[in-house]
Amino acid sequence: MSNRLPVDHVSGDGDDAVWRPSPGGLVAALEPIMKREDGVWIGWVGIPDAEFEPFEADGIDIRPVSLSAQDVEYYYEGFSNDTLWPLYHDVIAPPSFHREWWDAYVQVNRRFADAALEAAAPGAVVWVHDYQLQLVPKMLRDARPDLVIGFFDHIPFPAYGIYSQLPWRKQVVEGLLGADVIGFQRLADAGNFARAVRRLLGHETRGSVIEVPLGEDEGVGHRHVKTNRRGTRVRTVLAKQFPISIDAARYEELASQPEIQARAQQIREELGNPKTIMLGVDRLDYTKGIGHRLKAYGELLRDHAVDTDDITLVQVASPSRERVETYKQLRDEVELTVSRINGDYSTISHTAISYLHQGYPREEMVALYLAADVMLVTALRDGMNLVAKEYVASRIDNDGVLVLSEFTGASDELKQALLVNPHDIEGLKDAMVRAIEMPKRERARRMRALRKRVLAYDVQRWSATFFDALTHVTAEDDFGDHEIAQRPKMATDTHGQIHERGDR
Ligand code: GDG
Repeated sequence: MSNRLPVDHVSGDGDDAVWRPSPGGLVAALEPIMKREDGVWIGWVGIPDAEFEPFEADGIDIRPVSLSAQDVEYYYEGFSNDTLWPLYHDVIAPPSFHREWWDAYVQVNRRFADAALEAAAPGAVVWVHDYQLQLVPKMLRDARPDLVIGFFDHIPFPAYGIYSQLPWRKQVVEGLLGADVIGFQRLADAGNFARAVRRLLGHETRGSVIEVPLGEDEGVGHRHVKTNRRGTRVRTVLAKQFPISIDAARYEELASQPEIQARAQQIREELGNPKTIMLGVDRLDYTKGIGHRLKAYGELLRDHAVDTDDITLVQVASPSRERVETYKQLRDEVELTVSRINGDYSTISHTAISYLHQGYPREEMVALYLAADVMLVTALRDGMNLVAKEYVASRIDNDGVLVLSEFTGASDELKQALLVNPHDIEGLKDAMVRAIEMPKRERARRMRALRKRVLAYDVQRWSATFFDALTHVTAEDDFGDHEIAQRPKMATDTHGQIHERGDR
């Protein structure tokens, strides 16, 4: 279950509807499991006020959840993108708190949960994705203790001092604790979550294991129930890092296609064959540090630290959340800065920044990765940052330099990148110069090490590891020290319950 389905609507209604797979990595990660396990994908089609019947796409059973225009405004653009997103990214932009947005968030989470309850067989595994659906695990757990519930948080989980600003901080933590396994990108995120649980609910946590006390009549049919050291009956929840990755083999394969390599060459030529091409690829989002990157680059040009005619920065800023006010403002700021730098440093035949406010096919992205001598990932806060991993996987030539922000999840793994603090503009400028001037041998040495990591820890390994933690009794602490779950005696009982809920 994810907010957005892994398909985009192309045209038509009802049985005539035409769908196209959306290119996200999550589909690649989950497709094998979904097919093997006869899985169902629940999510929104991305169009307000549209009703679609369940359908099949590429062998995956799709169950659309519909959202009204007001749901989109309150639950999606409001609570998800203007409350949780800025709050969870360390309040880089101020979060807005509105009670009616929260109410919509609860209602829409309930709708998603109901869709899962209808689809899930007894004892089924339900894997819920991301910050838009944090209440779903508890909703499922309360209705159906037989379910095996996983949650993966794609974005950071903030430190308690920030998280505690959320007026509904307790409900969200309780919502998540409905899961058996809660996955985070980084160790630090899992630590922040455990701290929030201790502070808000007083539950005991030991390592990655959280003990949720059970009421007297609770616990029948739950998994991972035990009596803890104090003699309290608890349900244990595993909350730890499962850093996400990319379909690395697919990027390697694209990068080895002659047409894509030729396109990379053509991009260089069309940019006037500058000595150095630097590249940024981001959704146009304030978490991505695009402004910091532009500031550093502009100063390098101003101070002649790099030769203006020898360098071009290509910045792909794919359109994102354009109806949210903060994003409108960000676009204005970024575009003003870009045009100032171009006005000051471009010539008739050479452009300082090639700025592209567009989305591109994946093939073109790989051609850009191959064409770029230096990749700039300067996020101020980022759960993982897949772009950094995509760049590395695409560099089958073992060339190219990755400049990577310490505030990305990726920096925990990609240690051989040039790690930067994007707030430190001088440090960022130094790293850019170092990347531009790095000798070929050092570039190859670093890239080889980076590639080793990304190819070994790909998205298939990520989903298999998470799934394994969810479905197997693991050696992790005493997470496995549980009473055997009691499955519902008769499937019809469960179904009766489902229909009742669905009718509400
Ligand atoms: C969230 C978290 C976490 C971008 N422009 C185009 C395009 N993209 C693709 C990239 C990459 C993806 O979008 C962006 O992924 P990121 O990880 O960089 O960032 P978010 O969108 O913020 O994702 C993040 C992620 O979830 C996964 O857990 O890593 O921290 O914020 O794959 O290539 N793709 C195409 N055309 C574009 O113009 N085809």
